[in-house]
Order: sequence, then C-alpha cells, then structure tokens
Amino acid sequence: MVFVNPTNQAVMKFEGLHLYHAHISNCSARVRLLLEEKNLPWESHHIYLAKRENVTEEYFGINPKGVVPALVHDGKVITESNDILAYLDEVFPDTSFRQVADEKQSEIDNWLKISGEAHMPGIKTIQYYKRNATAMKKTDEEVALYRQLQKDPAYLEFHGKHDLPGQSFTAEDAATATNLMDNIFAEMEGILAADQWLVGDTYTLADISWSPTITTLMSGDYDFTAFPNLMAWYDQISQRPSFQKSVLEWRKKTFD
Ligand SMILES: N[C@@H](CCC(=O)N[C@@H](CS)C(=O)NCC(=O)O)C(=O)O
Repeated sequence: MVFVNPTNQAVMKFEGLHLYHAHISNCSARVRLLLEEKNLPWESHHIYLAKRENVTEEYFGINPKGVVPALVHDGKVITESNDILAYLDEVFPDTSFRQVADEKQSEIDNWLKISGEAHMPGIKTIQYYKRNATAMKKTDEEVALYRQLQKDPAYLEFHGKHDLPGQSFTAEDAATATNLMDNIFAEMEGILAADQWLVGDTYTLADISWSPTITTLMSGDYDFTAFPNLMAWYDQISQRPSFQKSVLEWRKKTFD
C-alpha cells in the first residue's frame, strides 16, 4: 500500500475518513460504494471536475496526479481507487468483501488490477470521446496551470491530446479503447455465465470495483448487447440500496 506524502499538509490533521471525490466519476463511485457497503461514516469533499476544481495547487498537494478520488484516513493520504478499496477492506475487516477461499484471493486482486489498468486507455478515452469533449475542455489559463502542476507523463500525454485547441480523442482512439473494454467484458461474460459474481458465488471487491464503471459507460451509450450475463449481473448490483445511494443518487446531484 502506497501512502502519499501530501504537500497540502492541512489534511494531515484530519480525523476519520475523508473522501475527495466527484459525483459522476466511476473511480470515486467505487470507493463510495464500498464505504456504503461497510456502513462507514465519511466526510465528503466534492471536487467538481467540470469546473476544474481538481486543477489547483491545493488539490495537487493531496493527490499529486490531480485526479479523484483521494482518501484521507486519520491524516494518511491514499490514492488510486482500487488501492483504496483494498486498504479499506484491510483496515475495516468487520464486513469484508474478500470472503473467498485463499486460492481465489488472487482473482479479486487481478480484477482490481485490470480495473486500474483499463481506466485511462479504455474507459476514460471512451468517455472523453463520447461525452467530455466540450464539458472537460480547459481554458488556455487552465491548460497552462495544469501543465505546471501535473508531473505524471501519462496524464500529461492524455490531457495534452484533449487540450489541444479544437482537438480531442478521435473515433479511432475510441475504437481501440472499445476493443480493449470488449475483451475484458467478454471474459466477464464467460465467468458470469456460470457464476453469480465475478469471483465465484460471493459479492467481492471485484464486483464493487467494476459495477460503477458499467454505469459510466452506459451514460455514453456503450454497446453491451453482446454481454447479456454481464447486464444481468449489473442489474442485480444496481438494485442494491447501497449502489442506489452511493452511485446513482450521487450522479443526479448538481453542482452548478
Ligand atoms: N487510476 C486512478 C484514475 C483516477 C481518474 O482518472 N479519475 C478521473 C475521474 S474517474 C479524474 O479525476 N479525471 C480528471 C482528470 O483526469 O483531470 C484511480 O483509479 O483512482
């Protein structure tokens, strides 16, 4: 588990659980979902991405990549949504979402890893192509500030492409990203033809990590027709009161 050493030292005084998150972000939603499933109290620090509230020295001082979510737990900062899931389950084990046999634990870890790795080349690319082309466009001043704050080459490259005047991701980029996601969904489809959940017959961190991603892709009309078992799995999860509250209700909130 990697903790961030925040340059924004104000957060080091925080007690309890504080989540920096955005309402429609799938990375944020998976953490809210786990917090809800575990019935853990947390303080919300909402970051409105469309207003570039993440592109500030203050926020980069908490998450050096300038993305949501970031969890602060008793002054310790943890980033990367899937690492946050693993952390919370380890530190608050009372209602654990890793209740599978030892030899199946690595399957949970693998789904968390794929979830993290697929975000930028898959989900984020598709969403920027389909939905965020104008909503996430930065002004020239915001681009300059972003380039000053952002030190991570992968994020600089991603946003560099989108931030070029009059340009963003292309249909070809979106097709490559869709191909990547379709391959992952095909694997899930095979598993869910036989099992109720991604790792056997137990609802785990794997399901918690992936279900809000489906919500996000659906908002961009992703074509899921080839994956009926995945859709049945998603329907089942989306009816959980925890999911309604932490994922769907947050998406309806407005911050303008
Ligand atoms: N791998 C990171 C990805 C975080 C990420 O890209 N978050 C998005 C929202 S889902 C974000 O903050 N986007 C704003 C930006 O890239 O500037 C994680 O899982 O926490």
